[in-house]
Parts: sequence; structure tokens; C-alpha cells
Amino acid sequence: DIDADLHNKSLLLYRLMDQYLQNDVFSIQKSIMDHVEYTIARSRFKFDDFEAYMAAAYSVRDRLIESWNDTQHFFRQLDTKRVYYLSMEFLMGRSLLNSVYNLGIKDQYSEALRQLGYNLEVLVEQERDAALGNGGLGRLAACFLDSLATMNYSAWGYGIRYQYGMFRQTLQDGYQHEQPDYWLNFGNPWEIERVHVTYPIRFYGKVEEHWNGKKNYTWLPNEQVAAVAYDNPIPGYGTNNTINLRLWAAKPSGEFDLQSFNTGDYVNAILSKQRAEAISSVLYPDDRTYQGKELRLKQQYFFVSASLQDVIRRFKDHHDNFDQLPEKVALQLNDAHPSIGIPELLRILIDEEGLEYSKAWEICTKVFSFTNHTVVPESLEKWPIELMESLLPRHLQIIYDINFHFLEELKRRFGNDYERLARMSIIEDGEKKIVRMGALALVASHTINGVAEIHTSHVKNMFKDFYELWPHKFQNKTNGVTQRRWLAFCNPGLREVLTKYLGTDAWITSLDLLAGLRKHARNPELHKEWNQARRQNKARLAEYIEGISGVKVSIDAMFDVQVKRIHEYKRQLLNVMSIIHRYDCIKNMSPEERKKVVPRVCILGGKAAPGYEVAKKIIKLVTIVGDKINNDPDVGNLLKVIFVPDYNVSVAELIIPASDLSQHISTAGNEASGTSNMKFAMNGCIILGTHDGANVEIQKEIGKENIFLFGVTAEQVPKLRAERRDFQPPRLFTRVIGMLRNGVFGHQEHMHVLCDTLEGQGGDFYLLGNDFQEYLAAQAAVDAAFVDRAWWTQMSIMSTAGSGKFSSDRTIKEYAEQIWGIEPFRRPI
Ligand code: B1H
Repeated sequence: DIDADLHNKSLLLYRLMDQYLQNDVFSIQKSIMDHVEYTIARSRFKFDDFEAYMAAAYSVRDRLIESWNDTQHFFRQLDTKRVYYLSMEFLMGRSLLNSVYNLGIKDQYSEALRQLGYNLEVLVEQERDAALGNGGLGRLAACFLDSLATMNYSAWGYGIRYQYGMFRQTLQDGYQHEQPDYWLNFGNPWEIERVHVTYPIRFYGKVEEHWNGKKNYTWLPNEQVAAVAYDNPIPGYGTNNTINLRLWAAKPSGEFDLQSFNTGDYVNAILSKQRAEAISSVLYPDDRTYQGKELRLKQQYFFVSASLQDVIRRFKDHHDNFDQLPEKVALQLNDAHPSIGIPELLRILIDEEGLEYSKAWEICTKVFSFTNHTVVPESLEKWPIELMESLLPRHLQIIYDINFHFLEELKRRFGNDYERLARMSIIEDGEKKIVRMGALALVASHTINGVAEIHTSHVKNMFKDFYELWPHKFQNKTNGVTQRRWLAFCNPGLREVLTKYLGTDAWITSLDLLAGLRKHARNPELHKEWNQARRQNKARLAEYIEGISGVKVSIDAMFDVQVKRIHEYKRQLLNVMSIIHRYDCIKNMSPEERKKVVPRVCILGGKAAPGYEVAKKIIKLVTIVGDKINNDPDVGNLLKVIFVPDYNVSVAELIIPASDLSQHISTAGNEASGTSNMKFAMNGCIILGTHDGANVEIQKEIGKENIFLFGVTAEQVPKLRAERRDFQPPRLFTRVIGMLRNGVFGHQEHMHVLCDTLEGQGGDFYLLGNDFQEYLAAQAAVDAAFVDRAWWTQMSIMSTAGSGKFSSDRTIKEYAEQIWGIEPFRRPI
């Protein structure tokens, strides 16, 4: 009897799974040990730290899966509107500590492992970073996922499961070398492979036209690969919700090119299929210099097509009318990189679902929105027509259609203003025709946003014609960072102090509460505890520095930090020049005068794009200058210069809580936002920066008297660049250049190349000379503040107190309410 069978089966299932895995210490130990024995296949009497990490990670994953399954089920039942965050990069870093904290089981895990003879802090270090991003843009996507989960939004991230993430940087004789990032070689316990969630992705071939009452198109591709899903559970903090980051890996496709197997060359047919895997094999490590490589466009189309097929499949599970798509789906483009998704959605709707162009377009413009992260128009991606035509012929056709309708609209509005049409056209006409992906994203999106106030005004300028046409499309969404990873978890000492003085730990989900610190900013008790926590962090970093460089640094010295990608616009060179100036001053002092010098440890770190020669030379310069200064007995502890190799998320978690001063000194108008500035400020580090990106808003929040901003404003930059010919750099600037050129640090060839970027016709594009004097003055003011301990500590507390705005929770709430139109849904237990 079928009913009885069913009844018995459900009783059995309830008995088997009557509740979630338990989180008492003993149950956790049992889970870990089971994985040691049955997953890792080691003996429970003998396993090393790495094996213990793996077993612990698998046991956490079990708990994540429970929560993931039930959250997805919950969202499905409610048929929530979902936001899909499409990004080429997710810079996730490590997961173990973050997961146990977010699941609320950190203390139990610590204790469970301690009793077994292992130390959670040690195991955490066994994990390789998931470094699937270049820098700020990728890390922003990771912070957004954390906030989306924590705030109970129905959201998915979609991206690429690169086999090789961001390269590992090593220094050999002070030069950067790039090592492949074999992050998957020892297994990845955090992902769930979904071999059955797979979609065909097609390339190349031709388009055929048919006529059956109306025009129809059939794309006949001649290459096909499979996209296979890997799910990465993202737990929220203080909630039962766990959302999904779905990353796609390229695999040879099963069907399709069976013909090639019938040509007799079986082995070569197999080998050629393996090329499919190349698509998801490596992250492009060049941020901003756009290279126009075909593989990059393939990557973009690959992950966007898989994601959209997945989204449409999920939509069709519950709906059959595509008019409802915008009520159920929001698609966020993280920069223009995924904007090939626009013609892809149209293609699916028109060619596969049979919608009319105008209907499909209307739907499309209601689902897409687009974040711009750049300031230079040249860095917007542009693809040559021939490349697009060969790789994605049907998509190019659709882009022409979009452009045709768009230009018609423009003509109706502005008449035959051909210059305007040329400026705004999605297809750039010229010797070589190209597709402007930024314009495509803008035309199809209902909203475009910049990532900081100053940047958004810049975006309006950069897309001036579009802004005139559609002012309502433009919004600002100032970036934010998750205070969970970037304060609560990476700085446990300060977390305790904050919670004590605020009387609650609710700031971990409501960062605005940090403002409550202001009334304690002069409390000497707090000062003591504050500095104690910070000193412990400095001691940890000092130990690390000694380990990597052999240099002993004093934790009484000011830790002065600049860590970020190496770029001329970020002006690491300006920092080095002021270090050289400081060295010069110390050398020329009497022993009496030297006693008054504020000791500093200058810490720099960051990766240079492998083909970016000047950036690589800047790294070498730091090590050259460091070698000389660190070994000069006249200098001693007064000045140390350290280059920290392989700067990544985990290293940032160590450095940021231990910094006294951090530098964000891009030429005004060049850094869209910056996000590490927010992390440093939160952790009570003082900011030395320019009037650029989010620095401007940080100053507004924490007060002019608690931050050191200097230099020219973005409005002045074009004029100053135009007047460069008549500009006389300050004497001290020329003096430092002279020292470099004259061989004070040796390596004169090297120094000439760098100095040439700062002098002569067209030199000093980033205006180091213009800002140098004010920079040195700001540095002197920093020294004066640092020696006044009470003053400095108060500034530090005020920095933390004023950083409430810079939580990605705030940013995400703004996106959700003002762009995506989604609401939170918290899963009940
Ligand atoms: C940012 C990038 C970026 N802006 C191209 N643009 C890339 C561009 O691989 N590529 O082709 C990779 C990255 N990244 C950064 O975004 C900005 O420079 C920061 O100022 C900003 O804080 C960050 C997040 O908005």
C-alpha cells in the first residue's frame, strides 16, 4: 500500500534527521573525528595540523549545508525576488574563522579542538586564501555577500571558479616574481561540486536567417563547453540564513562535437576537448589596463551565459510569463565586465523563448543595473567588432539591434546631432569598429552607480551625454566593508574593548552604534585598554615582519602602512620619496636632534600587474631603499622600511589592526573609492590621505581634526596638468630626485628610469611634485600628534567612532531599497 510506504518512509526520515547537527563541544568533536577518519582517511590517533584543519572545515561545511538547504527552500517557498550579483571577481580570503564566527560556534570549536590537542588559531593558518580577485573590486563583492547573508536578503553571487587565482608574489633580489596560485591542489573543503548543474556554453560559428512570417535567427555555434556549478555557502552573522556563491568551472562538453571522434583521430579529439578547461583556468591579474584578449571575453561570456541560463531555469520553475521577470530577478553588473549578459538575456528571450524584440528589451531594461568602479574612460572595456563577430556572432547582431533602436531614440530627442550620436553610440566608428561595453551597460540598465560621492559626480561627467539624457538613472552608493571580518574577527582585542564601552556587541550588525564611543574618547581607562589591544596587534605584526625579512622592529615606533595594488596613480613613489627625505634629515642631524625624531616603521605591500614595468620598479625601489636604511647604524630604530611580500586578504587581516598610520594618497580624482581606508579607520588607525575617493566622506564622518588630508583637489588637477611646463617642483622634491639619480642608493640605471617618469616633458602625470610640500607638512603634523599619546589615542578612538557609515551593511541596504527593490526574509528555525 503506497500510502503506508510513504508514511513509513517519512517517519524514517524524521528519525534519521530529527534535528540539526548539535553544537555542543562533544558533538563538534565527534563531527571532526568522523571526518578525520572517514573523509581524510587518517587515524584518529595521528593527524597533523593540516589534516585537523581539513576535518574541522568539513565539519563546519556540514553545518553550512544544513543552513544552506533550508535557506534555499525557504526562499523558494516564498518565491522571493532575488538579486544576482554578477562579478568576474570574488576575493573571499579564508573561510574557517569567518564561518565559525558567523554560525555562532567559534568558542565551541576552540574548546573542542583544544581538548583534542589542537589550536584553532593555528589551524586557521593552514587554509589557503581564495584569491579570486585583484583587489578592491573583488573584495567589495565578497563583503557584499557577507552583508547580503547577514541582512537576510535573497541573493546569489555568480562568478568563475578560477583554477589559479591571483598570483603569489615572491621577491627575488627585490624584484617581484609571479608564482602560480595552486589554491585547489590540496582540495577545497568549502565548495560543493554540483556535477548535474551544468549548462552548455557555445562559441563561434555563424547565424542563419529564416523566414516564417517574421525573421528568425538560428545561431550555429561550432564550439561548445560545459559550465559546471560549484556552490560556496555564505553564512550570515547572527541569522540562520546562508546564501550561495555559485562559481562556474569549464569542462569539456559531453555531446556536440561527436563528429570529430569519427574522423579517426581519437586521441587528438580527446586532447583538443581538454582546451575547454582553459576558459576558467586563470584570473587576469591586470586591474585596469584593459588588454583585449579573446580568452577574457570568453571568460566573461562563459560565466554570464551559465548564470543567466541558471536564473531563467529557476524563474521558469515557478513562472511562465516573462513579464514577471523584473518582479523576481535583479541582475547587478559588477563593472562592465559582465555586460555581455545584456545581449545574452535578449538572445535567450528572443531566440529560445520566442519573445518579440521590443518585449524582450523592455524586460531587459528592468532587470539590469550597473556599478562603475573606474575613473578613466580608457579603462572601460572595448571589444573589436571582428573579435565579437567571430566569437559571438549572434550577440553582435543583437548589439547592433540595441544600438539601432537607441540611436533612433536619440535622433527623436536631439535631431541629427551626429557628433552626439557618435559620442554615445554603442559601436564606436573609426578605423577599427569597436563595441563599447560601458555604453552597452548604461543603455540597458535602469540604474548606474558610482562607488563614492566624488566618484559618482565623476561618473556623471564621464558619461555626460547619458547623464543629460537620463539623469534619473544615476545614483551614488558609497562602498562599505564588512565589520565582521574587518573588525570583529581580525581584531578580537579591540572587539572586547568596543563591546565593553558600548555596553553591547550589537555594533557587529549595526555599525552606527560605534558613535557611542565618542563620549568616552577622553576616558583614560579606555585609552589604556585601547592602546593595550593595539599594542598586542603590533607585537603580532612585528613577529611576522621579523619572520619574513629578518628585520627587528620596535613596537614603540609608529607603524606607517601603505598596502594596496602598486599603481602610479596610487603614488607609492610619493611615499618612498618622503621616506628618503626623512632619511636625509636623520643623516644630517646631530645626536641631540635625533633624540627628537619620532621612530617609524614604514610598511609597504602590494602586487604589480605582471606586465607593468614601472610598478615593478617601484617594488624594487622600496627594497633598495629599505636595505640601505635598515642597515645604517646612524638610523637605528628611528626608521625602518619593510616591503611585505604577497599582500592578500589574510595578510591584510594581520596588518590592518596593527597599523598606527595608513596612507591613501592617490592623485585626487583617480581612486574611485578605496575600501581599505575604511578598514583602517574602523580599527582606529589614523588616515593620511588626499581629497580622493571615500577619504572625503571619511573626513566628513570622523572630523577634520582626526584625519590628515592634504594636496590638490580633483577640480584643480586638469589645470595643474596643463600648466606642468611652467611648474617648478619644490626644492626638497628635486633634492630627493637628485639623491636617487646620483647614486646614494646605488642602482643608478633603475633610478633614472623611475625619476624620468617624474621629470621632463609629459613627466609627473600624477602630480607628485605639486603635492610634495603639503605631504611633508602633513607628515610632520602626524609626527607631532603621535608623540602626544593622549591626543593620538583620542584621534584613534574618534576614527573608529566615526566609521559607522562605512559598513557594507549600509551600502547593501541602499542597493536593496533604491536599486534592486528587494526585502529581507529571515529564516525561522
Ligand atoms: C577598481 C577595478 C578593476 N576599479 C578592471 N576598477 C579589472 C578594473 O581585471 N580587470 O580588468 C579589475 C579591477 N577595480 C577598484 O574598485 C577601485 O580602484 C577602487 O577605488 C574601489 O574602491 C574598488 C571597489 O569599488
